[in-house]
Amino acid sequence: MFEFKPMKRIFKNLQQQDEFEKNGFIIVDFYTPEEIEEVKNLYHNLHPKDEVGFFPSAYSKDKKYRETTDSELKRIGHRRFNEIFQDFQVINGCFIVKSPGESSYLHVHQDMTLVDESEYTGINVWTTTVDLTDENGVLYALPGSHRFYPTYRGHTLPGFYDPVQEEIKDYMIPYYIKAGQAIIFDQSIVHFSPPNDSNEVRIVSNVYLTHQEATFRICYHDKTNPDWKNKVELFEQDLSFMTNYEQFGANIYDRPKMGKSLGLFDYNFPKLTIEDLENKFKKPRLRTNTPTKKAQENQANNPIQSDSRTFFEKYTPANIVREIVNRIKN
Ligand SMILES: O=C(O)CCC(=O)C(=O)O
Repeated sequence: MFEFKPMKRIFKNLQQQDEFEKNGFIIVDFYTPEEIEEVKNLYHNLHPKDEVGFFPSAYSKDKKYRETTDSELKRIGHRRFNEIFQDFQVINGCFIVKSPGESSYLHVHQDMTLVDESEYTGINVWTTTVDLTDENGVLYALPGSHRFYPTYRGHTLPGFYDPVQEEIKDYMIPYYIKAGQAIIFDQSIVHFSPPNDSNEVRIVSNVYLTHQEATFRICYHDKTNPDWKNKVELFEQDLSFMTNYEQFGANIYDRPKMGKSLGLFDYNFPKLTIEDLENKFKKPRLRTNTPTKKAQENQANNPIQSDSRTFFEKYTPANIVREIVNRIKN
């Protein structure tokens, strides 16, 4: 199994780089009001009418829809990508849509492995076109969970959080970001989103990007094969993988039919217990999330509430200078 190395620099702003490395995500303003309209119009012009529940356009059977969404979201996001990132490559753009209804629930998960995480980080720029609320499918994340364990991830692999699928939600935080804001997150952060109980479709654009020189790989596990008890097969893929992988919308649990096998790799399949959770977070778990209005307001004013530093650790002269420079720049 691999070990984490210090993350390669990808954010131009050092404070954002530090925050991303610590928490596994940052929140930024991303689309202008005009760009939000452009993204919404794109969605309404393109989307196939039979989409229901939780629906990423990467899962659509309509290849033209996948390709147009990809190129248009890259075009619209181009300005901000270049302002925020350095030494990066943009890989794929898609819509992540929650239509109203229970079936739009998305369980606790990490996203599939797409790069060699001993060297690189897979990053999602997840940008909402509507203000997120408890009703319309706000995104919850567990700060710091991208560094709990080095992991191989994919549809055929169990997640380390599987034994505590419900309990782990007690430690997760909803991020009530506003239309045009993005959560830029490490694909290995643990996250989930409740169903959209509002009357409006929740349209989010997600653009996947990574370090300039990273190549693509995905993971497969055959749990029925006793020889694979501690093994995972890795497959190298090319950059068009996200738009060309027909198995997303169909036989996602089969061995990949596309790409080149790199062979079998050792994996110890880590498992998190309730005690681990309580020890890590130094507090017994609460009840499963029912965020109050007050918590919601606090979140809107201060989206990242995971900063455990004391006042004096946070407001050092160096940090104050850094903050002023950052505000002048942005
Ligand atoms: O859009 C959402 O609510 C969550 C998306 C997500 O977690 C994913 O696509 O992996």
